[in-house]
Amino acid sequence: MKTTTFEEYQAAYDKSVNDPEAFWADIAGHFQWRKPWDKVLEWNFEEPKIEWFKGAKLNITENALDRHLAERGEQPALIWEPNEPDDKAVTITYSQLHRRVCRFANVLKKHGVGKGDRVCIYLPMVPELAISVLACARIGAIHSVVFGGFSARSIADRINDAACTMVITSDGAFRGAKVIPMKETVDDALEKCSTVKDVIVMTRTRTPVSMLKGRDHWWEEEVKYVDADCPAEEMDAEDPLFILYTSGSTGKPKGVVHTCGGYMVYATYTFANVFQYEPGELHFCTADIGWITGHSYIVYGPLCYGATSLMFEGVPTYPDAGRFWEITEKHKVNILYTAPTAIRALICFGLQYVKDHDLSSLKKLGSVGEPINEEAWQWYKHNIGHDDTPLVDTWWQTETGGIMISSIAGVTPEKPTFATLPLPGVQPVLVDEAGKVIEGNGVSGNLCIKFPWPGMLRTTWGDHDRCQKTYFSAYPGMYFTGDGCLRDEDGMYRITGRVDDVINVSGHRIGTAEVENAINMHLGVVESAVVGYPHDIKGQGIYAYVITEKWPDEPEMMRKDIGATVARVIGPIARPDKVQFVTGLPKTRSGKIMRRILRKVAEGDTSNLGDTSTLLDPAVVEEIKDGAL
Ligand code: 6R9
Repeated sequence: MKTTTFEEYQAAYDKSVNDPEAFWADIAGHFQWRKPWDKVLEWNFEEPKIEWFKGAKLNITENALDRHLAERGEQPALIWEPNEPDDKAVTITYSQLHRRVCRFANVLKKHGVGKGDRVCIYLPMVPELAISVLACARIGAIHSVVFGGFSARSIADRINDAACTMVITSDGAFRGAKVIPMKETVDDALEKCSTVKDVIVMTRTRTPVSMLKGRDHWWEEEVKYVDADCPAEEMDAEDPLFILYTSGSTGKPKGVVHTCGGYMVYATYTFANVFQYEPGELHFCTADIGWITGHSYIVYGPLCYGATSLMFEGVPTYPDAGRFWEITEKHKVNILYTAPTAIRALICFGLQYVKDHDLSSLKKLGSVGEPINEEAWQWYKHNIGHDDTPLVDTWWQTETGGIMISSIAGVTPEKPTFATLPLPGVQPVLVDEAGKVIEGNGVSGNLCIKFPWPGMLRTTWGDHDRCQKTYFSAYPGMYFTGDGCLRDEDGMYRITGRVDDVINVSGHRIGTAEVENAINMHLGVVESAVVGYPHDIKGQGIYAYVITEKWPDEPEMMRKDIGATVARVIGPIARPDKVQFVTGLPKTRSGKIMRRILRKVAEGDTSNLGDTSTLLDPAVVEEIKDGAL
């Protein structure tokens, strides 16, 4: 599956464009299918309708687990590093993981969960999270993992959107020095959810929790009384595998749907190829499984490739800023895949946390989630990679299922701050505002993809029209990513950031409309407008302009209160960094907020605000400039 020289990459790329069906059929041949496909690809981007490996039957867990048993049953599949460095790490071999997944799959079955049913998973980074995901896949249930940092309300919205019948959670979570309630948050969420019949609770923190008879069950009890044998459900290649919610420019998160066959092929292929995984290597992806990066590069990609994947429960700064390096040394990590925000945070703590650790096991480094700035790139390459370790900057999205534009470790060229070249099978194009494709090099535009790839989203749950409108209508015949992009003189791609109303905070996508809706729920708030601004560590911070019924008596207190409301409504990750009270917002005569101006002020660049002549009341701009934080 790997292209190990630049020439091989070029040949694979050419083949993937000239004969995509033959190219992907070849890759798909490396997997275990119960029945082969009738047709590799059928598609149109108008509806859109995308079908890969049509007619094929499989179960992804047979690829992630069963087929490794004969050859590498005793090899570690997962290594789990707990929050406390002094607690014992846990190694789970392929055969142990297989058994635990089958057992838990039988628990799900016992409670009536079956093929096509939706299961919400709200767990900390513990092995049971990976086991839950795989157990759902085993029986054909569709998992919807919700990141542990989301609020009860956000969980409820996601459960209701997908009409989940079961929730899997824990009593609590350890995150650095904090103990975070999980079951309690789920209990709050469930007050608003009528579809959930059962809740499985695993024990992690021994936080006292309420357990409702008839609804709530302890994980540890449940797995005692079931069989360790659970035949995998036969799935169609295009049956949904999971839903993962992500923010867009409108108020409501979308449930991105991925399917069994194409996603498996794409996540695994990109894992093997981008990181050039070699047998025996240890892959450490620092993401949470609550995000797509964890789905594809902690669970599915590595396991389907028979790799060893390290799962870390804690945070990079606990007990101190050397934790990643301590883990790297202790487990002899070979591949480290992390986010620019983590690197920037660690830079601030200084090199003393790096220097005492032996990082010589590291062979490949990766970055994901947001544009990586030059300083972070150089620091990572130099101090962690000792200048000679390949560093791949991987651009992709929840919707793409796997890495799209990235260098291939040690195979294709690197360029600081550039994601570089498209992977085989990926056909990027830049388009201008008018929708015209921009040819040639040394150009910038909006990034679209003009041909399907197996890992792409198929729909948004329960609302196909929304999928069409969000991704396939701005530039008909193409998938629109929402990102701006530069293609330099050498044809290398550099992602410049979102061009829609999405803010990327520490690699997390947050829709401005969602934050505004939350702020507007706060007592005394009349209206608000939210924009992103450059933040040294988070990449982007959240800047909110808020109109209140009357000028706040205690602005500082009200700022904190608004933050508390946003944390309660969405989750702490969406809490604004800055709140500026204003008496008006710059609106056009048609009532549209001119965010361009608000962005400039938030960036601290008020020298050239551009054309303000279409504003209803140009005076508000002066007030906003004077009050800038
Ligand atoms: C995988 C993931 C997707 C958005 C994407 C873009 C930004 C991700 C990036 C990057 C520049 C990279 N993004 N990787 N920007 N360089 N290497 O993060 O998925 O959470 O859906 O976010 O993140 O803006 O559109 P997701």
